[in-house]
Amino acid sequence: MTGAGISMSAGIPDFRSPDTGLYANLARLNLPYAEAVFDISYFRKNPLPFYTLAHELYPGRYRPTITHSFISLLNKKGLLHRLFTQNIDCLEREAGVPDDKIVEAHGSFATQRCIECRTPYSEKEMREHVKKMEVPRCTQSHCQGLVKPDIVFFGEQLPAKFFQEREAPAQADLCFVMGTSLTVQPFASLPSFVDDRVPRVLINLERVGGIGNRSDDVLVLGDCDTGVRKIAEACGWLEELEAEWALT
Ligand code: CNA
Repeated sequence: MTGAGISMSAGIPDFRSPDTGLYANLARLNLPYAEAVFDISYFRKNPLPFYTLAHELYPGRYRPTITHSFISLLNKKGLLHRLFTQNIDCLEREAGVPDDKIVEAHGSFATQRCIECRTPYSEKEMREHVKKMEVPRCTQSHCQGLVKPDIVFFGEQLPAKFFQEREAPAQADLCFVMGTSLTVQPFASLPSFVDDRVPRVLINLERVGGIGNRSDDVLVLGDCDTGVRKIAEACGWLEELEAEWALT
C-alpha cells in the first residue's frame, strides 16, 4: 500500500506542502481554489489548468525510485499479491509491476476517455496533446466532449477495481505500507483488512494510521528508499535490488 512519499525522491512533489507542493505552485493558474484543478465541475468549465499540471506530471518525465523497484522485485520473486497505490504517476508500472497486480485507487495517467460518452482515447494522441498543453476532444463526431486521463477527480467514484479488490489484504501473509499519511478514505482503511496475526510493516517518515498498535506490526521510520534497502539487505537481495533499479 503506497502513497506520494514513495515518489518524493523521484522529484514529484506532494500536493499540500506550503512552499514546494503542487497546490502552492498553482497560484499562477488563477484557480478559484487550488483543489479546483482536480474538480470535475471546474474541469468542465476550464480544463486548461489541469492540462498545465498534467504537462508537469505526465509519465516519462520521472524515473522510478528504488522503492518502486523493490515492489517490482517482490513481483519477480512471486511474492507480490497486490499493490494498492494512491499515486497517479504510473511509476510502479514503469518499474515493471504488471497491470494485473496494480490497483490504482485514485486512477492514473495510464488510460484516458471522454468525460461525456466515456469513449477511450488513444495514448499516443494524449501524449501529443499534453506535450503541447492542448485540451483533447472526443473523436466521436456526435460528441466532441472533453477528454481526461482516468484520474479520480473530486466528485467522481473510485475505480471499480478498487472495490473488487479491497478484500485482497485479508489474504496477505505480510503487508508493507509505504510513503502514505493514510488520511484519505477509503484507501486508509485497507491496512485494517489485514489479518490480526499478519505483520504490517510501515516504512514511512512518520507513524501513521495506527500501525504499531498490533503486537506483530513493524515500524521502519525514515525515508522509504533507505527502508527498502535495509529489508533487501536483511533478505540477501540488496545487489539484486540495485540491479533491478538500474534497469529503470
Ligand atoms: P500524503 O498525505 O502527502 O502523505 C505522504 C506521506 O509520506 C507522509 O506521511 C510523509 O511523512 C511520508 N513521506 C514523505 N516523503 C517520504 C519519504 N521519502 N519516505 C518515506 N515517507 C515519506 O500522501 P498520500 O499518498 O498519503 O495522500 C494521498 C493523496 C496524495 C492521493 O490522492 C494521491 O493521488 C496524492 N498524490 C500523489 C502523487 C503522485 O502520484 N506521486 C503526488 C502527490 C500527491
